[in-house]
Amino acid sequence: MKITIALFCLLLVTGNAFSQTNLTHKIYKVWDDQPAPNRGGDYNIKKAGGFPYDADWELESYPLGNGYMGANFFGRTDTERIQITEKTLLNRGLYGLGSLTNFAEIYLDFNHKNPQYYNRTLNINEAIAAIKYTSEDVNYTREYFMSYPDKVLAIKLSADKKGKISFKLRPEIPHLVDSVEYNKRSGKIVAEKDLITLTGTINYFSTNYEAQIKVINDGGELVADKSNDTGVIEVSNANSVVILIATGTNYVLNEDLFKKKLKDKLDFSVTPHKKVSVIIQKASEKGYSKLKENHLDDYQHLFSRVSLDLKSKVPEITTKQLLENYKNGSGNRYLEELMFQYGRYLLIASSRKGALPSGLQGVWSQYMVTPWTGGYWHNINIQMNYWGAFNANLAETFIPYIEYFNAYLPTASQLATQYIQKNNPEAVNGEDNGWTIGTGANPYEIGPPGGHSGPGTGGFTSKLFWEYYDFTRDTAYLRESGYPALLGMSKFLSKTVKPSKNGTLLVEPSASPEQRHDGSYYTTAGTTFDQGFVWENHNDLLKAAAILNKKDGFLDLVKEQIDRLDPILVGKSGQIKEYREETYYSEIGDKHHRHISHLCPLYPGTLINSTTKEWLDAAIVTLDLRGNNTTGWAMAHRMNSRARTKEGDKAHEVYAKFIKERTLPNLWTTHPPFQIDGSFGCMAGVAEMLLQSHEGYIEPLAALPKAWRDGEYTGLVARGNFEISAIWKSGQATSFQIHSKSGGTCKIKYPGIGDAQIQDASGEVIHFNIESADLIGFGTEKGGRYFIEL
Ligand code: FUC
Repeated sequence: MKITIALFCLLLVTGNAFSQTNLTHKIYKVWDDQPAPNRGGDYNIKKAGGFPYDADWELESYPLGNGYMGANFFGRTDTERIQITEKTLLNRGLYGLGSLTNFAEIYLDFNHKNPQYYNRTLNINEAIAAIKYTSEDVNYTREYFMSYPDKVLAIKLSADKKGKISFKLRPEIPHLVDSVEYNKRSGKIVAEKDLITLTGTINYFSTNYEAQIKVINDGGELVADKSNDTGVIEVSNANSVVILIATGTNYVLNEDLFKKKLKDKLDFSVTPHKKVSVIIQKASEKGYSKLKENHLDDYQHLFSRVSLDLKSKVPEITTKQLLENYKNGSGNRYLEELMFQYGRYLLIASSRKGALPSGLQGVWSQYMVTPWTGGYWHNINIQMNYWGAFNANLAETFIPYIEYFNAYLPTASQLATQYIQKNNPEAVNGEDNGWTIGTGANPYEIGPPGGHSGPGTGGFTSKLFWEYYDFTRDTAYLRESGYPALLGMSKFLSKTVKPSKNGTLLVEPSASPEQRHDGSYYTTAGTTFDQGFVWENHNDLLKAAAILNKKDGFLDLVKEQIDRLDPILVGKSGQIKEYREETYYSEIGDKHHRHISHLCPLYPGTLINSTTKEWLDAAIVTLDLRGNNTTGWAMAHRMNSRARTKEGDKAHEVYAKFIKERTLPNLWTTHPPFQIDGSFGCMAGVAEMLLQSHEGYIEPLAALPKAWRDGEYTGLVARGNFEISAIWKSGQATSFQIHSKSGGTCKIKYPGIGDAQIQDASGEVIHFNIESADLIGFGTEKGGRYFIEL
């Protein structure tokens, strides 16, 4: 006994069981032993309004991104294709809602035939891609990364013999000639010395765009070909070459943008020339090694916060093959870890402060008009993009949405007043009707709720504003952005409700996103989706008000309304009703509909939880009845819901189904078509299975599936700003580590935790309160680390 205690203390004092896992970050990579095919658009398959579908791009190319810009590369040895996307370059698109459009294609003609020992790897730990092969006895290496701090795509071409690098760099501005009138685009390409410049305009939002490509050769010869305005640079016999690519438009995110008419949104007299030139100049001066160092510092600072080890081995087969085997039923915990970490990679690549939020396709689109515009869809998709930001320790990736929100807020306030004027005129209060947002939005425009999605879409959005605070405990943020956002949403929602005969307040008109009945969208009063989000936002507002000591008289109305919402009703099938007027499950609407909007109070909401046993059981019945045969993001919502019902095996089942049915060879995921939301939703789901914190305490391994028998993780985040690490064996936790980043009481729930021993980093024994055998609490200091042995 004495020996055990001594060993235990030694373990704690000398750094405990976790310090090693922090160091041994497993290698995560997406890789192939073949270049991606590039056969051009498949003209037999038309998508997105009749434009060809480029399966090679969508299924096989690998993505890089720095928030502003995305690049997909193919790793080819004959002609390399690098496709560039920029978040602010939009045309009219299919529905007149604006659409992300392909910025540029960059081709590198190498003409290396019959490559041997080919390898194309996207290293997720570093966000660096490498292409290696041998051709005619020369070993070639290409390295690509997209830098956030220096805002460039940097490429380095090397060979193990001198003078062996020769190629032609040949950019193209897509869709200059094959466009339809309403998407018209102008553009030209000019090569001058070591620089190629692409410039042009898309009229729809008055967008001027520019890209610069700088080619820096070591040895050999560089010639800019200006004949026929082709804008080509040819390099011959160089030892190595660095290529830097930067893009920009005249887009400026501000309040006016959303208020102005289409053609006045941007200042047409401004070009991004200076901005792009400065980026290229600075990056050239720094040089490749420095750029790489900056990139690694920046990226790894975010990425390396979380490790997840389900006791898998790094496989030796290609990612494609790994996925294929998984589809054939072999299961693979490495792939399950990789999908989680790849989600974190994609979020970092597509959502950084100063750039716009991550869209429906993140920051990647090769289309002339992107399916569903590639924009910000607010009846689940954009919210799902950020569900995992908080628990997967990437809270700052949500800042772009806050910046976007601040810019659209005045317009959202006008929309709120118009909405209330139309739907509940008696409730209008001058201009002070809060703010609202509806389903469709893009970097230039937002719209009101209505039609197939009720006003709850706003509450769906403001939930993220509360979560950002609850996870980071950033009180300055809460005061400046979080509280005003919640207050404005409650003001709006409080006017969308009307008293029914029995006094219950019902949102009217109300709709459960995209549900149809008898062929058309179904509108009613008091859907669970809308009622639920009024409840959620009102409650979050009250929590925020208590923290900031706010005494606004409006808060009394909020309290009164909460008691009159009666948001959750259980029907005769034992289900959570989607509609108040429904008795048995699916009397109204499609019984297998992809949206499970009436379960939003379970996830991302918190109204349905372990203390509401009857509702939790009804949520399980609903999930069983709805089934998992659905589309990409819809599976991700089910996965998170199963985590919240604490059904780890069921959550894992839907995760496995998602990987099998909705995951592409490059590990992008599809709805279909390709949408990024499912990747992010499932990443959130993995974290939600391993750590929950929505019930007033931290619950590690809350929905651990049998398939993840042994494992450990570090750095997942619980509300209260606690970083949690855990180790478990045979399904039983053996130790936890808590890093308290804001101080405060740490309550933690785990079977038998009342018998645990806790020490701090100096080996001091920590005394704790035992609330029950399974729930304890103890005070923590800001910055303190606490080790729990079970
Ligand atoms: C929602 C979904 C659709 C699609 C679109 C982008 O409206 O219902 O299926 O994902 O967003």
